[in-house]
Amino acid sequence: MRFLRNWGALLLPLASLFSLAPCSSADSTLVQPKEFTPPPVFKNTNLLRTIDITKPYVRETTAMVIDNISKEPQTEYYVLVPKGIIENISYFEARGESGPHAVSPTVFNPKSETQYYRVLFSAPLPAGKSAKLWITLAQTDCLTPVPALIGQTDKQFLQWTGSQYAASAYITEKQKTKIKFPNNEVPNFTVLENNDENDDPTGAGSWYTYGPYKTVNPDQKGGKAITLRFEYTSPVIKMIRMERHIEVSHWGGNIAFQERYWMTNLGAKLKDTFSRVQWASTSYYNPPTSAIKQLTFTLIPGAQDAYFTDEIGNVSTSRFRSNMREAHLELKPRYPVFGGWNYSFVVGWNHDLKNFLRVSQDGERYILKVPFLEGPKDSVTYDEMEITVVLPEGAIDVKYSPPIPLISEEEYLHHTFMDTLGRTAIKMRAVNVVDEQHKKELIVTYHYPTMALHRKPFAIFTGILTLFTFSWLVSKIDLRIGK
Ligand SMILES: *[C@@H]1O[C@H](CO)[C@@H](O)[C@H](O)[C@H]1NC(C)=O
Ligand SMILES: *[C@@H]1O[C@H](CO)[C@@H](O)[C@H](O)[C@H]1NC(C)=O
Ligand SMILES: *[C@@H]1O[C@H](CO)[C@@H](O)[C@H](O)[C@H]1NC(C)=O
Ligand SMILES: *[C@@H]1O[C@H](CO)[C@@H](O)[C@H](O)[C@H]1NC(C)=O
Ligand SMILES: CC(=O)N[C@H]1CO[C@H](CO)[C@@H](O)[C@@H]1O
Repeated sequence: MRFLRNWGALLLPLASLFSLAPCSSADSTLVQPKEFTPPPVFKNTNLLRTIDITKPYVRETTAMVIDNISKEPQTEYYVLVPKGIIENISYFEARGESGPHAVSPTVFNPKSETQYYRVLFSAPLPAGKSAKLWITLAQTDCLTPVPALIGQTDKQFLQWTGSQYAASAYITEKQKTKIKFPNNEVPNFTVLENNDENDDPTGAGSWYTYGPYKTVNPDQKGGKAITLRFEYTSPVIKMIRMERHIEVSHWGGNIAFQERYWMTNLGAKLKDTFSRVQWASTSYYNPPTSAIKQLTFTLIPGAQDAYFTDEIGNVSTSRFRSNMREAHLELKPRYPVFGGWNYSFVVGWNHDLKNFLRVSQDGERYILKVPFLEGPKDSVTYDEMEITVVLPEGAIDVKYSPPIPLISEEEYLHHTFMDTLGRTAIKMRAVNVVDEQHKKELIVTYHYPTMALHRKPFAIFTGILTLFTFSWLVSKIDLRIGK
């Protein structure tokens, strides 16, 4: 039993050794001093920032040509992130021409106005050479409904505020920012003065461009804020919390998925009380609405026995279609979820285990490959999520590689009915996750002795035998009164 208790300690180093994540964090976390400024060893000769606000969170991609202007080869590039934004960053990825670069987190110093991500090049950039660099990040909770209150059938508008210039720790010689809106309805946007005869921004429809701008220093002196207000015809779906439970049963040849959601809509709230009559009369035309009226889960083909329940019970307004090629679960909440309203529900389904599990070549280990996250295909963000994988009883030496950074992880024994030892389980917690992470895979490998497979039937058999023996003994005891 002492060995079992030490699993937790073993787990952490193993998990980092086994990390297969493409943009895995380097093991060394950099502690950032209060007055840290990256050495000016680079300049950005050309930079194109693209801000995509078509989803309920903001995706920013920056494509750059960077020059090493120092006398030595360089391996680290710092990406400046203003303080107010770093807490809302969901993911941060860096890529060069030859593939992804490792990104090392810097310890967040609450006293400093600027924070940095450290990008570690796979090969040093020699003095005098230039390279291409792409940075992609997603920022959540930065779109606000304006106006905050609307009528039931009114259009919804969201507002975003950011900076005219891309944040950078180095001098940027030339830059432009392109903005991608969800549609052509952009009633308000900041118009800037430009020295050239061109308007700033240029563009129309769903793409606007700010710039080009000449040399900008890291302090961004003279940079203006830009505010954009645009129509958003979909609800702003946020999962306040999500718990995903995956249970593997070798004995039953089954893998069961269950997801529990606490959902809210961060869109504009209703100005007046909700009118069901108006809702029923307009929903016939199926107009765009700021309310959540349906969620669609695209599951792995082969899913079966899907269910959808909420606090009241089975929700009959769901549809499940599953065949060899596809599996869709369409959910209609009991009521349309307008801005500020909540709805909690549970969905679940089963799969044949053989589609997710294989045995390693030496026959020693089992390899389980499942989606880390499934969730609705609609655009959503998750504040908090907890993913639990329950392995069969007797599984040992568990290793796994989460595809996204976690805030905590643990390995423990999960006890269920008829278990003798308890099942090995892993629990992973992540915060501030966006739907783009849906397709990423979680790989769990473990050793499962053949004997363990027989433990459950053996336990049942022993149980029945004990009961039988006991009743046989009882029947043999003479209980008659007054012999
Ligand atoms: C960051 O997220 C919080 C809520 O989690 C929100 O109140 C805040 O405005 C966001 N900050 C920015 C800069 O978007
Ligand atoms: C946005 O534009 C509309 C007209 O397109 C105008 O009526 C409104 O005052 C503007 N709002 C802001 C905050 O500038
Ligand atoms: C739950 O509702 C679905 C309809 O979506 C129905 O097919 C199913 O039989 C119901 N289950 C129970 C247990 O009532
Ligand atoms: C929705 O849930 C949040 C967080 O749990 C809570 O603060 C809020 O009061 C809830 N809103 C309603 C209308 O119940
Ligand atoms: C100091 C130094 O070598 N700077 C060079 C860095 O790279 C750029 C572009 O290749 C050169 O123009 C600089 O002279």
